[in-house]
Parts: sequence; C-alpha cells; structure tokens
Amino acid sequence: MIEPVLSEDVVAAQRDGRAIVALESTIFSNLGLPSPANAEALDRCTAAITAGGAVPAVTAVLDGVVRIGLAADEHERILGEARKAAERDLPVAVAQRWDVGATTVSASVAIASAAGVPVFATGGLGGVHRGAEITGDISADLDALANHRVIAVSAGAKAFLDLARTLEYLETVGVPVLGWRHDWFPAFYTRSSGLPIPHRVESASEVVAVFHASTRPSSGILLTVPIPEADELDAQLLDGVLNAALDECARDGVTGAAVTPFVLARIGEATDGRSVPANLALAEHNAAVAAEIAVALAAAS
Ligand code: PSU
Ligand code: MN
Repeated sequence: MIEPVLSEDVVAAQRDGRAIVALESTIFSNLGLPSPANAEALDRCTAAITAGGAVPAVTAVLDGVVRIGLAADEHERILGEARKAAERDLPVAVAQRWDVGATTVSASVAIASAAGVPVFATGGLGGVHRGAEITGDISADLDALANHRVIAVSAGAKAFLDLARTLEYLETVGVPVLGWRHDWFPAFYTRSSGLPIPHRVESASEVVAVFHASTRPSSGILLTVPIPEADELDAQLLDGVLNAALDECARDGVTGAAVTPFVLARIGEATDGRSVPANLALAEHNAAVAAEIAVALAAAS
C-alpha cells in the first residue's frame, strides 16, 4: 500500500490538532496552467490556506516517493515538466521511480486520506466526458471521491465535460454533492451550469456535520464553490471555444488522459489569456473556503 511521506509541517499540524488542506499538483504543472501563472496559482493557493489558519499540503511524487506537504524549494519541481499521475498511476510512479509525478484529484485524495488529511482543494474536478457513452471516458476523480474519506472543494467541473452525466455518476456512486451558498452546480469559469445542485449548504459547520454523518466509512463528499462573481467569464464565448477544442481532439485523435490537458491549453489560447486570471481567482477562493472547512473540522474533532 502507498505510504505517503508527510512534511514536518504536516506532522506538526497533526500532532497539534491544527487544520491542514491538501492540494493536487497537476493544476500547478505544465499540464494544468501556463507558466508563469502556474507559479502564481500555487503561491496564491498556499497563501490563502495559511491566511485561513490552515497548513497547505501539496501532494506529488518526487524521485519515486509519494509526498504530502512540500518544502518551498521543492515547489518549483512541480511547476515544470511533469508526468500526469492519476490514482492508478501512483504504484507505477513509485515502482519506476518517476522524477516528478503531478498528482490529479484522484491521486491527491488517495494520498490525503492515506495520510489522514481530510480536506482537499482544487480548481476543477474531472468528470464524465462528452461522448462517454462511446468512449467510456469517465475521470477517475469521481470514483476516487467515492472511495476516499475526504471533503473535496472544487468550482464544479469545466463545461467541456458532460456535467449532467457527471452529477448522475456522483449520485450512482453515493457521493454527497453540496453547493456552497449556491443553488446550481458550477461550471468552473461560470457560476452555474444550469443544473440544480443536490444540496445547498450555508456554513463550514454544516459541511462538517454532513461529513460526520456519512453512511460509509471510506467515502468522501464534494463541496462545489462557484467562481467569485467579479471573475466569471462569458458563457457563450466559452461554448464556442470548448466545442472547437473538442472537434480538434476528435479530428487529431487526442484521447484518454491527453484530452483534459489539450482542451485546457486551447481554452487558454482562445480566450486570449482571460481564462487564466479566472482560473487563479477560483482556485484561490476554493483554497480559502477549504481552509475554513478544515478549521471547523479540526475544532470539531
Ligand atoms: N480540470 C481543470 N484543471 C485541471 C484538471 C481538470 O480545470 O488541471 C486536472 C485535474 O488534475 C484533474 C484531472 O484531476 O485534470 C482530470 O483528468 P482526467 O480527465 O484525465 O481524469
Ligand atoms: Mn479520462
């Protein structure tokens, strides 16, 4: 079984019963955001968690070792070239001693739960891809939430996915889906996908109460937080960009794990960089909300 190596910060926080928020590393690598916005995203997310009274704990595989909590001078290793590591890739990354494995949401929640860190923040969750009825492409992020005891905070998922099927899938595998002071499932760059959220919550203590009332010993919950209003992008502009990027995938044979990084890169180019500040703003906001949840959870334990 994986045995993540915890940083001194994380060990000390656990000893003292202080709040911790886990982060993934794919979003901060060349697979998630262009340079230098990726470094800014990492700085802003970790600063938001610290300002919220919690300890940030970035997950990654470095030199074949599964880690949670990186030293500041190790952060730059995940900012460059990295191999995408979903949960099922972790054993391979260890056995083959990958230099830098950038953890996705599925890998991160697996690592966080193995390390006893119950709160995790990201930008956007993976989901059921459009056309999954043909390709079968359903992100491992969804099953990971059903199988690891973590509260995952995300701005919903990007609209290049099939968001209605993503919600259906989460329902099937028994993951509670909560909306942070919001009635709609958010679509990452926009506050609403038009799909109603199963359950609205108003406070961190309410999220903690839901977590404590779980029916399964090793399942997580998804807390969706809409992008702040001031940072929201235009839905129509995005629709055109997403459809063009998906057409390009189909034409050029881009499939599987390559789809998400490909579409993310096209969105960045086609929105003339406007998507990048929005992405940073929502990731930072999610990190701040996650810190609030982690503080409430630590106080309740
Ligand atoms: N969505 C984003 N930004 C990202 C990702 C998704 O808006 O960086 C990354 C996350 O790491 C997520 C992964 O866990 O992509 C999902 O990839 P796939 O669709 O291959 O499961
Ligand atoms: Mn996939």
